[in-house]
Amino acid sequence: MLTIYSDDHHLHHGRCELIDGQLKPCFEMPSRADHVLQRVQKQNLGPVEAPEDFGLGPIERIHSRDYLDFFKGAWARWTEFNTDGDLLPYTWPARTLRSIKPTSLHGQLGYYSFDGGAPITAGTWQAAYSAAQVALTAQAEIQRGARGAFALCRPPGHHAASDLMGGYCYLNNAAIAAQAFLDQGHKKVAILDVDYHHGNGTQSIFYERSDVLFTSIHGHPEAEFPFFLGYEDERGEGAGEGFNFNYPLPAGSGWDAWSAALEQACNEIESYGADIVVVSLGVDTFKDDPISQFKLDSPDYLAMGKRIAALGKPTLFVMEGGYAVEEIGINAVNVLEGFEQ
Ligand code: OKP
Ligand code: ZN
Repeated sequence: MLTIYSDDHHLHHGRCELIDGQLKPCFEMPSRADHVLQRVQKQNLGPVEAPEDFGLGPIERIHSRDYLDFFKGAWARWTEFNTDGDLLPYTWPARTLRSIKPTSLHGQLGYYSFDGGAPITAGTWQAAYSAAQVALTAQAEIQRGARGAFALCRPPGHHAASDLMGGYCYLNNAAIAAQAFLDQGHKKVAILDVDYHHGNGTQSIFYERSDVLFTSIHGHPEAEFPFFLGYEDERGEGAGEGFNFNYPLPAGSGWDAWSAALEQACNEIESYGADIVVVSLGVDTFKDDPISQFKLDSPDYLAMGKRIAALGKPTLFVMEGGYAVEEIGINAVNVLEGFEQ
């Protein structure tokens, strides 16, 4: 299987995040992708190539122009404040406030984000832009006829909505790739989001559409980030009604419960009749993940890949989360090897 990878992800290195009442070093760190790349090479998964540049066009199919302009220009505006910290939001247009579009940097930052988990650093735009190109280049490989391809994206994308960053995400790599498949002639794309966290951004982008089926297995939002989306009763709206399937699971869930949900998601993807499957591949479902509560073990990821392969569809894997840095490579590549077996 071909892997697409860009070194540009090193340009994004947030300093800290607020967790358990403390500022701690960001869990979403550059060594995550380095470990996955090393494992791809160690296992001889296949060639590793740099992304092509498809420009902003395919990104603008998913993200609004004003959001992209804000994100691209935010760091330069921040440097005028003469501080050396990351750019982080701290006020949001929550209930009782007005959803007006501010003109100030921090007003706009609150307007274009849903949490304080997506720091903007000097290189964040370039890293996120390149990650989207990584996804698009792997998408092109499938378009050329490959059965599988791996987009080793970082930063991740599935929490990013059309005009919102958050949850370590800025540009929704999986959504951008899914839209590219449609724009290149496919009619039905299924997204299978196996990251531990609900892919609220992806769900929201396609919620009113029937040309993308969104399925997600994740920690129950009653108890888990992103808290405000990811319930089972979210089935899609309008033309999208019946094309959204959430499988929230309780903390402590292991392979038995998880694989039963996967079975249901796969059945929905089959009956939908997808042309293409895009997997939002997070491996923070791992038992030793430092911020997650599922109990999957490394061999389970082989079985996961095998079940996804049994769908018999061309499949694009897009890297999302996974914070047990030592094992992230083993677990992510296990899915790909299981797929290829
Ligand atoms: C991203 B992905 C606040 C801590 C909240 C956010 C988790 C984002 C996960 N700083 N944690 O889905 O793996
Ligand atoms: Zn996650």
